[in-house]
Amino acid sequence: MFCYQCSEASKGVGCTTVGVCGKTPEVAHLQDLIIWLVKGISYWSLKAKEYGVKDEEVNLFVAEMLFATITNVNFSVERMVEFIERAFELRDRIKHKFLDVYAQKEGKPFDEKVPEAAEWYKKGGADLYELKGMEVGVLSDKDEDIRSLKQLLIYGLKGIAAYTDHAYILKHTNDDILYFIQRGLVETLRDDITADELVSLVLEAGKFAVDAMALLDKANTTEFGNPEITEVYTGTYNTPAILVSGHDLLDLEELLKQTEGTGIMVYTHGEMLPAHAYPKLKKYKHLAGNFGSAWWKQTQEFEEFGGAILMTTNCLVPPKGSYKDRVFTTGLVGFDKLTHIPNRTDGKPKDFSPVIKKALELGPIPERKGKKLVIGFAHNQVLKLADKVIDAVKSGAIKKFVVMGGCDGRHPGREYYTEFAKKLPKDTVILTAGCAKYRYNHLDLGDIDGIPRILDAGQCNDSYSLAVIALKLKEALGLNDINELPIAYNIAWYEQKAVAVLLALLYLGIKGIRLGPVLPAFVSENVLKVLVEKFNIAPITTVEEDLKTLLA
Ligand code: FS2
Ligand code: SF4
Repeated sequence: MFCYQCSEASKGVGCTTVGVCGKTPEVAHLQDLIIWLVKGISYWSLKAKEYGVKDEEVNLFVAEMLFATITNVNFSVERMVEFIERAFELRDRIKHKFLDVYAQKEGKPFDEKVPEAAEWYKKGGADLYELKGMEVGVLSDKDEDIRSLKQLLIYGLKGIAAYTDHAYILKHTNDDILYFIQRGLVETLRDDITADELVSLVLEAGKFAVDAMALLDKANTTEFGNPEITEVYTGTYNTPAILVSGHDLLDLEELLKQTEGTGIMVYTHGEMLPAHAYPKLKKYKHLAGNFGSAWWKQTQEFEEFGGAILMTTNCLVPPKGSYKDRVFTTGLVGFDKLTHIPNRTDGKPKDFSPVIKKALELGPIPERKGKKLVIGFAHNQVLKLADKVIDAVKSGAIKKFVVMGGCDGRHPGREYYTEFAKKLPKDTVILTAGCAKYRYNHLDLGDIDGIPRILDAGQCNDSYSLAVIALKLKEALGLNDINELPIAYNIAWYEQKAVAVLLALLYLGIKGIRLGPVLPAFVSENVLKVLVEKFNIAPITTVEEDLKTLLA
């Protein structure tokens, strides 16, 4: 296997024997095959589009497969094999739709040379698929820089696909995004593609990352209302309980409906924390609080929790035997031998009764004292406070905002973010989104004239909110360039959604981003040079040095 898509790539180069995340070589190879097959599906789908033929299921499937191969989403061999076989079926379907319409309109059969990914077919099992996956993985591109740019593009597309899929689940759609994903994928099949062509695709991916986050923001706020300032309790009560993790708000809502009146309290974990700020979710009295912190602490926190656990999206850490029987997966998440809650059919909600049954069987969890976290600072709420914020900037009470969004992770170097937050001067405000916040959201950093010094906009996709806030501030302060704002960017990344967020920031013209805890292993020296020249991106150094540069 060779995988270098996340910040934990072994030795800063790539995982070759088993993933640091726990991904087995078998799953890695099957995922490589899936990515290759969806390139082939995209080839036919784009051809069909030229002749006015669209297959929505095919389009969404491509996005789902990109999402399913993001770090810590799906570790299941069984599910990978299902995905591969579904890919064959859908590829065939869209191919024949195209061939028919082509023959009809052109009066002759289609006879162009077709890429292997659009044709290869062998019916077999995991072993056979693995062999092909080994051939078509990341290292099949020999030129280091071309490989680096192709993978940077694919990882950005994975993030875009994940956010778009969330929006589609809520029935908010945008075909342009799905077709851009396909175009990007097909371009990576080309052996003759140049570095310049790839750089422009990567930058274009930034635009679509903004569009995808905007679409999801629209979907979430239309369905669940605009997040509002909310206090969230971090303790637990002595009742049966379910802990919900991941990013899928509809799963949470359906679970809340199905647990009403059962005596079960529902808690959020990791990226589900922002759910408490949505009016349509916070109205449920048994949405009791937030337990634990970021994804990587789950082996300890899930064990401790004591109740049932539902993983709606990444980040799943391979569960320990001690609590495995009370973890449930749903959506694209998968792990062999865990109970999986199937998708919605016929417009009906998912059936969470196995999770509910488990929570009741397990009985009351221990009562624990907690504190209060204040969340809900997405764009609509912050813009309501705009006058106050702008006055504080003009008076000099707020000297600088520091965007510290992104991901958290196990890397010991991430202590940097806690130290950085602690050492920020008292006239600075942290703008955050994503699970990166768990490095500092328990710190009591106080407020500036009533404005909390940590403004938490929500999940990683709510980085979009931070961009909206920045653009509004720019307008209100009468500035010409987003880089003239008193905002510095110190971004922590882990997986491929953060790659999409980063590309979005670059597309918005933001310069001088500090990136940590390490630079991506998939960025080659030459590609890094381009990023430095164009955008002045730099790795984090020490807290002291970076405070000096970023606050200058
Ligand atoms: Fe954190 Fe993991 Fe949000 Fe990332 S929960 S690193 O997937 O998506 O952020
Ligand atoms: Fe390694 Fe990250 Fe790939 Fe997992 S996702 S195999 S940790 S590079």
